[in-house]
Amino acid sequence: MKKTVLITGATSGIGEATAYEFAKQGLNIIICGRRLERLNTMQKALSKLTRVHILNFDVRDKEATYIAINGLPDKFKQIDILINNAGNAHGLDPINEGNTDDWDAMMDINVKGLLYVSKAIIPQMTERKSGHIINIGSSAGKEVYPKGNVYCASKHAVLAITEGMRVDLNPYNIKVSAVNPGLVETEFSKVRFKGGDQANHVYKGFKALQAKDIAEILYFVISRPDHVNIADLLVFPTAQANSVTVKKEF
Ligand code: NDP
Ligand code: 8X3
Repeated sequence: MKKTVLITGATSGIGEATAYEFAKQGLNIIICGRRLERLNTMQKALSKLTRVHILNFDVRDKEATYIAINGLPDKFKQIDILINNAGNAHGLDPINEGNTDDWDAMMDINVKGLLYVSKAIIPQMTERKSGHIINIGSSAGKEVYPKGNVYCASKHAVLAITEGMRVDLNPYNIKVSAVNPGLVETEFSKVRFKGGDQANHVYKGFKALQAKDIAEILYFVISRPDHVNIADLLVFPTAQANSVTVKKEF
């Protein structure tokens, strides 16, 4: 039987590329996000490849998250794989100048949103004693860089939650993985800099990772044999050595 995957943050970047990659590989797909128009457009395109369902909710809204996931139609009710991908950075400021709305957004989306979605899906996985949860962390979850403070904290939390999930869900045969990318050229910087010009410079002078690169890695992670779990994967573009060391040529 075809497996079903639920991908949060599927309307752009890594999540969107993953939806296309997984559809190409024949999985049934549930795509989630706030931008309904994008979800509708994607559903039209992906339906040519596989069965697709859309869920339009904000992961910050606990009730809306539960209602959306609990209300899935029968054909999509069994979720075999969860990709917790929705997230973003908001701002890049020293801690003494940080904006508390940005802090709230990052903790609410990247940490609490991931927990709400997981909370809605884990019970069916524990009941079946099978499933795979992949949390999209970041190199920022392994190392703190200047002005990254709260975004890095949110991604350190994602890593801690991933490890906690792996321990607690171990008796239930559930795989839990973290995939932690470095710089990926998506809408990430447009969101971080709120559409400001800085976003246009982040990926200049080197070849950043592309969303498709991460999508292909995610397919590798989900397609290992039952006894193999990729617990924690860190991936950089070749030009990047760590969060602050990037070889740029202009
Ligand atoms: P994008 O901005 O392209 O995608 C972010 C996705 O998250 C969108 O689909 C957006 O959908 C969704 N999202 C954001 N806020 C919410 C919300 N409140 N409720 C529901 N969905 C939401 O960025 P990326 O693809 O780069 O980011 C995906 C993940 O990868 C994030 O967790 C990010 O932290 C992580 N990451 C990114 C890296 C990079 O360099 N780009 C590197 C390492 C990790 P919508 O707006 O429609 O709701
Ligand atoms: C995104 C990568 O380096 O911009 O998580 O924080 S970085």
